[in-house]
This record gives sequence, structure tokens and C-alpha cells, in this order.
Amino acid sequence: GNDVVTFGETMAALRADGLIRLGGTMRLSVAGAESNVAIGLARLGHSVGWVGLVGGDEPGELVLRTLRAEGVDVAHACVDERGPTGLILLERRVGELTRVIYHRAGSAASFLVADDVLPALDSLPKLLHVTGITPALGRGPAEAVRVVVREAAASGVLTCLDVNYRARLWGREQAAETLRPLVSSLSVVIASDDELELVAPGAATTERDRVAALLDAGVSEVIIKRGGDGASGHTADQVVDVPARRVQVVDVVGAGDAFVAGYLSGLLDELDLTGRLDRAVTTGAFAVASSGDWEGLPSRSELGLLDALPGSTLR
Ligand code: KDG
Repeated sequence: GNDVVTFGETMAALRADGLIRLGGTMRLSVAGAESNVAIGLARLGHSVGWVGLVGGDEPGELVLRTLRAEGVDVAHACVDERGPTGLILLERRVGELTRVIYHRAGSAASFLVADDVLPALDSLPKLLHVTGITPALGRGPAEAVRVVVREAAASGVLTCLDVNYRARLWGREQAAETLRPLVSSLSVVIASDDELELVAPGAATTERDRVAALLDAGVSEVIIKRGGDGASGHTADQVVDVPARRVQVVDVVGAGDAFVAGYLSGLLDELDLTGRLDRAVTTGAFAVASSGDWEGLPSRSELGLLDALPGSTLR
């Protein structure tokens, strides 16, 4: 069995260097928050399975082929003819600001149900990772997240949620209503500072109180991503802040997923909280400093690369 299981929607991704409305060339790849995390973990040498539905089409082949090539186990992934593989278009609007356009309503992945995923838990992975994107895709995917997270927790599998709020997919209120009931089954909650309120139980209004509410509800680790300002980790008896690693910003899309991959890798390696956060900001920085969601993520032997002097050549 795999150490990690994750599931969600992975789409064909078309990236324009400039404005889509002006035409020009786009680069074709694949993107999906959960598969980004899976690739990040596989590159670091962990065994990880991704579950999801792709359409019976060429973009679906691209998704599966890419994940296989990256060493992600897709044995439980399926082709589903009820809809096409989803599509995400990305354009550079101004400078470092990227704008995303989805064509994913009615996609094959939106037909996902719990029974598609549950068999992947049979071999009892150490860890299940989900994101708040999946329940935004429809009733089936929302139910899948609810059921699979609950089953995993009941079987003693560690569970991680990255809130990953997507305003293009649903409203904040709906997200909060859907995500808060998951908390009692979660071991690790990862959120950016503005997402914490979508998952923290109760009416807490400060970050401190929201973190406390999550820990009181049984979450073991609450991790807050602050982009260029670093990250902080909270457990029942520890608070650790780490700065971001300074790199030249090329493309911030995927940085959050890279951060999660680094964090979970550290968790699997049994690093302490500081070590987990250090690995998370390191893998996050790799994503920021390279183009694409996951293409620039490091292998294990590359983790130390960012310590090399800027402008140096590795020979
Ligand atoms: O985290 C990066 C994601 O935004 C990208 O891979 C696409 O999964 C995606 C989404 O739903 O936005």
C-alpha cells in the first residue's frame, strides 16, 4: 500500500504568458491541488496514490500519463465517460498576478463519489490528504470528502485538510458550512491566514482563538501559510514561526500545494514541527521560483539547492 492517499480533480492546464484575449501560444500541462501535492511527495521519495476521475479523452490520458511519469500510483483512478476532463486556463494579467479560468462544471471528476475512493483506504495508508476544492465540485465529491475523511480517521489513518478556498467555485459561507463538520476527524489543518475562519469551529474572531478552537476540537496540528511572510505551526504545546525562503518570484500558483507536500513529507519523516515547517517553506519556494504548478518541485537530493549562493552554477 501507499504511505499517502489523496483524491480530487486534476485538469488539463493551459498557461498563457500574457493575455488570453490577445491570442498567442499556450503551454499544456496538468494541474490539480491534490495531484500537485502527490507529485511533490513522490519526488521526495514517498509512496503516494492519487484517486480521481478523468474523462475518456486525450486530456484525461495526459493527466494519467503525467502522474504515472511522476511516480504517483493511479491504480484507483478511473476514466469516466459521463463528462470531459476539466480544463483550467491561466493567464498573466499584470506582472506576477495570474488569473484563472475554469471549464470544469460537469467534468468527469465532478461525478466522483465516496465508493470511488474508499478502496484506496483498504491498505491503510499512514496519511489521507484532502483539500477544500473537492467538496466545492458537487454533492458527490462533497459526500466523498465527508465519508472518506471520517472512515480514514476511524481506521487510525492521519488526515490532513488544506482549506484551499476557491472563490470561483463557491461562497465563503457554503465553504464554512461544509468544512467545519470535518474538523472532528482531522489530524492536520493547513490554511492561509484568511482561510482559517472557514474551518475553525465557533465564533472566534482572532487567529489565536481560531487556532485554539481547532486544537480544542481535536486537531493535532494547525499550520498557517503566510506566503512571502512564512508560516506558523501550532500544536497543543508548541508554536513555531518560520520565515519564507527568499527566492525570485516566477509563478506563485502551486506554491501552497508545494508547501503542503513539504510539510507532509516532514511529517512522514518524523521531523519535529520546526523541521516540518522548514521543509514546507523550502518546497514552497521551489514552486514560487519556477514556472508551472509542480514542474519545479525538488527531488530529495535537491532540497538543499536553495542554500547555494544566488547566481552560482552547480557543476
Ligand atoms: O493550487 C493550485 C491549483 O489552483 C491548481 O492546480 C488548480 O486545483 C486547482 C484549482 O482547483 O484551483
